[in-house]
Amino acid sequence: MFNPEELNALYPSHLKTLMTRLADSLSAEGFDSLVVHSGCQRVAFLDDQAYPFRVNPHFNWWLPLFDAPQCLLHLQPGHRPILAFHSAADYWHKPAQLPNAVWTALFDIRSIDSVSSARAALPPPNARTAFIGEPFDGLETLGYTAINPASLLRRLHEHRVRKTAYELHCLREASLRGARGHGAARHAFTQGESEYGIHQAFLAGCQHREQELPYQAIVALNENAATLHYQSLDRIAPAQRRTLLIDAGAHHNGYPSDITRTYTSQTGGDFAALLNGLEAIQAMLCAKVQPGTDWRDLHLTAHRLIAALLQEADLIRMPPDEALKTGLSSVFLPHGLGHLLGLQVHDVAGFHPAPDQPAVAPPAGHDALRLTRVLEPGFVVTVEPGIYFIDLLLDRARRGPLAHAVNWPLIDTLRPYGGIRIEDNLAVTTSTPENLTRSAFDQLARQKADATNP
Ligand SMILES: [Mn+2]
Repeated sequence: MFNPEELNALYPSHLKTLMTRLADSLSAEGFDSLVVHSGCQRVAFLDDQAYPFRVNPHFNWWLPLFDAPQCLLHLQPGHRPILAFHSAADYWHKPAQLPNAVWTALFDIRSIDSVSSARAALPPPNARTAFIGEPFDGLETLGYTAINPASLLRRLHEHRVRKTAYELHCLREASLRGARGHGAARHAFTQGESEYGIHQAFLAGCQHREQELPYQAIVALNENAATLHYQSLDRIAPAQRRTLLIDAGAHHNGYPSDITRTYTSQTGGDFAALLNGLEAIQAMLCAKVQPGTDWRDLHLTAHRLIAALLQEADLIRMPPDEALKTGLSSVFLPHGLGHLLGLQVHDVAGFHPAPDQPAVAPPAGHDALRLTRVLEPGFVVTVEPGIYFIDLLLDRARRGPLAHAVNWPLIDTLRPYGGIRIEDNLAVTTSTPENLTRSAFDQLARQKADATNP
């Protein structure tokens, strides 16, 4: 379970590290201070209903505060950070409240309720003050001239790639919370629940409301598993339950987990064999999450391994290298192997080897790949290979030059199962990677075993 003492020990050094990184980034770009806005509560057109609040990740990076709109953070190396905490006099809503936490002692906290009170609460800006945040009413009256400078953002994004001990702690907690949700969802699947019912079980398992999820959960039964970002939730359970693909995560202090599991009711058939095969491939790929691994190479390795599995299953009749070269493997795996994970689920800085170097493109024909860098200790990535039976892509292939290399009758027997994706989150270390997802599932299994055999 979450241990506040551990967090309290880790957070102060996180703040110190970020201040050092900020000092380097600001001086490289000719700035001496930074103001970060937490974000705005957006309202629907012609309405008074608010969209769920999404905090500015650059704000959340500095402090475990993700549900307080209109706050401002003033950061200047060598000075105590100032938090202008927004709490309006409002009897319609519960005003944001400062938590009773250790981190609050590390900030100079000033209360604000408007843009004009923010102006009075913060040091006056000069030409060397940068501002990061989305535009809001009255921003121009605060006098910032350098708003979201692109090269400063690139430097800070680069720093966000390397996780501090505090951030790894948050990611582990998010994995545990997500694993609890996945356990509940798996149980709901075995009970014959609908997609909607499984989704509700996931939410209850991780004790989140839907708007708190780091990303919209994908809960797909049967052929729906072939839609990569399937977003509807059928309320009625299908007569036959063949597959559950669930891609869903939780968060802790704003840090997410991004976990996919695929389950099937089939035993001993072709789909179950593919699922077992992909499990083994995913484990092999996870083991290669090491410093020095070029992510583009690992992505292409995944394609070769999956093509070999498809050939062995007699789904395709073509050697793996040729399946990769001709694009046949992409019919079954049209997304990237994985991405950086951080405050944003598809996190920043996946393409620039360094902030001042140009972006590196994905390999030709693999445009969906969101990470093209060489791994270093401190990176956190997802490893999420898949095999799908997507009507749109299969029908195109059937009309194309590779049709002869596909065993169509066998494909047709697998379409009702939709697809498979298995996704873990891994922290790159100097040696064996830390699999945050598997560790979380293992920890829950141990807790369950201890509870039944005390
Ligand atoms: Mn993912």
